[in-house]
Amino acid sequence: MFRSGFVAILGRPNMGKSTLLNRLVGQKIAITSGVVQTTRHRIKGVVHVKDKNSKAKGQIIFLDTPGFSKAMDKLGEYLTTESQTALTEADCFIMVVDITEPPGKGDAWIAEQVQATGKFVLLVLNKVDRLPSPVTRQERREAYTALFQDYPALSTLNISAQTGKNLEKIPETLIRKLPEGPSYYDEDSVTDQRIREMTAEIIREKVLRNTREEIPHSVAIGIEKFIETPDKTLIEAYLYVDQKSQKGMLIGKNGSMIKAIGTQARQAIQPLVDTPVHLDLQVRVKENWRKDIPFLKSLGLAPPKGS
Ligand SMILES: Nc1nc2c(ncn2[C@@H]2O[C@H](COP(=O)(O)OP(=O)(O)OP(=O)(O)O)[C@@H](O)[C@H]2O)c(=O)[nH]1
Ligand SMILES: [Mg+2]
Repeated sequence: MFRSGFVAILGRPNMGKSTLLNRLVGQKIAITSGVVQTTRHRIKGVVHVKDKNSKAKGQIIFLDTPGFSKAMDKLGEYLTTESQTALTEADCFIMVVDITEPPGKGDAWIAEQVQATGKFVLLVLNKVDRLPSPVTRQERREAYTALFQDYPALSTLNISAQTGKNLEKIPETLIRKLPEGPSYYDEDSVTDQRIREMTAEIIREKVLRNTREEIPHSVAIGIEKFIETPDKTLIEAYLYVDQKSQKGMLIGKNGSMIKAIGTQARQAIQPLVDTPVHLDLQVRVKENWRKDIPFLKSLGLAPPKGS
């Protein structure tokens, strides 16, 4: 029997959801960083599950989601909606928590939401590589499973999305919980994201990783041009910031910051296309863009009209 279905990866911001998705599909499809609210879209990653004789036995479509957090503005509201949609769409869940911290209110709230669905939950305690003491490990495991008292459809696993520890157990556990179903994706596809979207996300990752404090949450990327000619790929992207002062920071002394972002982004985009990448980045000020619904829509960061 061929099984298939959707598994949403849920959790608070910064727990390692996107890192886990990348490891599971074996390819970097979601950007990651140490800053909260890194993920802004639901990103699908496909894992093709085979049996001992390498015969296809199923397909798991993982949905990475933005971390659930308190909605502070229109962007925050959209991120929460994205995660909530995943609750209804998915067949089962991975809830990611950080084993290096005790459970907080946010974890309790998410646990409540997933239990209300009655669907299977795989609770993964991530970042176990940073918690060497077995005693604390046991204590944390008990504290987190206590959020699921008497919930029958629960399994728990300690993992490290970073080192890969125990990750091979995840598809094994989940495939059994999925219904009989079709093969939604070809054997060679691992994501539904288009190159254009991935390009914007890669640029944003490089901004997040090269800047600090006020910049990270205040940047949006718009791909103005994406032209593939027989001998090159021309990409022009705008980096929108909230305030004039941020523009200077993002450009850096003599343009050093934007240059570094551009170089790193180009290197990461290159494997996605067939010809040499020419990347042109421009910083623009767009005041209060995080509250500007038409602008958010134009970047695919708000629900389309009528929904
Ligand atoms: N030590 C350690 N760090 C990890 C592990 N998994 C993820 N991280 C780090 O945790 C940070 C957050 O990872 P992400 O994958 O971006 O987290 P996220 O849950 O997708 O975050 P949002 O998209 O903001 O909700 C990054 O700095 C990762 O490198 C792990 O197993 N061990
Ligand atoms: Mg993420």
